[in-house]
Amino acid sequence: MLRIPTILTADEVLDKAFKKASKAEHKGPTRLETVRETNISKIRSASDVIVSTLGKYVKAFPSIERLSPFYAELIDVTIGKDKLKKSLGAIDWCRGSVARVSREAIGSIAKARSIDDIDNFRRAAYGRISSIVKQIGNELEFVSNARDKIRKFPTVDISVPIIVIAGAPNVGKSQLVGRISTGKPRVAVYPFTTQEISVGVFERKRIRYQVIDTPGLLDRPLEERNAMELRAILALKHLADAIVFVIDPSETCGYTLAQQEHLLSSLKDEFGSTPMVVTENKVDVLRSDSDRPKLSAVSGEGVSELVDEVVRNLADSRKLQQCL
Ligand SMILES: Nc1nc2c(ncn2[C@@H]2O[C@H](COP(=O)(O)OP(=O)(O)OP(=O)(O)O)[C@@H](O)[C@H]2O)c(=O)[nH]1
Ligand SMILES: [Mg+2]
Repeated sequence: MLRIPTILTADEVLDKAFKKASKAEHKGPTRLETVRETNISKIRSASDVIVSTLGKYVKAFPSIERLSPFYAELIDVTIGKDKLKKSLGAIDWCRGSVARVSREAIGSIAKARSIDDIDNFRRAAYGRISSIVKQIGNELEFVSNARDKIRKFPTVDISVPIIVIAGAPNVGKSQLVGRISTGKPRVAVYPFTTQEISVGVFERKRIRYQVIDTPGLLDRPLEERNAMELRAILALKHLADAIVFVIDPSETCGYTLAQQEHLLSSLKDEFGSTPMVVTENKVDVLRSDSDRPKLSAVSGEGVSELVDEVVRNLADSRKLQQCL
């Protein structure tokens, strides 16, 4: 989604800078001038490496305000937007400080009268630069983790119709996504297998649809939801053109039908304006006498009919009209 370079640790940034600096050489008319020019050049190249490396990091992270609401909120839920801003601010501060220290040291070296003085100024500058960069060690680590998380964000094309699969944990959402789309989410017998949002696609009558698998939702109010559940909520809120709510009436998922129905009614309250198809999964285990569409994501029974129903629900959406 976003191209962010590998983030080095504080020690790696310093290694890179001082390695480059160690190669600096200059020949002056006298030994004093040779030492002076060489040391100025060392400090300048160390500082340039640090300033440009850190500058790349600050620039690579998108200004959260400019992202679409889905990604902006996803960053906030997954990483914490204030902490990210603060870390990037600290990295930017480090850049400025290193540039200032190196300017001052170069000024002093330019006026120094002896080789010893030059060496001392250079050593002092290296020491200050090291300590400034080390001060942002934690921030670099935080930003590096943020990068890893952002790289795992799903790439969603918002111009293509999006079907979000939601429901309680362990009801068979991922199994269904795997069956109807190119998505291959992990399926397992225990709840909370899916922790991130993932995307698969399928085609019907030459129209492409995206299917989004989401982490399971518990029957509880928004303010009690954890980051994993909030990612599911974000997909429902910002991405869904249609929602498929999966119910497991067999209750082998570990949640009662009453809990699942209650969750469904709260999602209906929250996302009532989005077309929603409620389906009952695991008919191979239990077939209720409700008139909801039924399927087995394992055997495949009823799956194609469900897809037809969802596609019918999307027929009027503006996005689909644009795809025709
Ligand atoms: N018998 C039967 N088992 C099913 C069916 N669909 C899914 N399962 C099983 O239910 C369990 C959970 O399936 P998942 O697809 O991982 O469920 P999920 O809703 O994605 O679960 P979370 O990601 O944890 O929320 C797995 O053991 C599946 O094999 C079905 O139609 N019939
Ligand atoms: Mg899952």
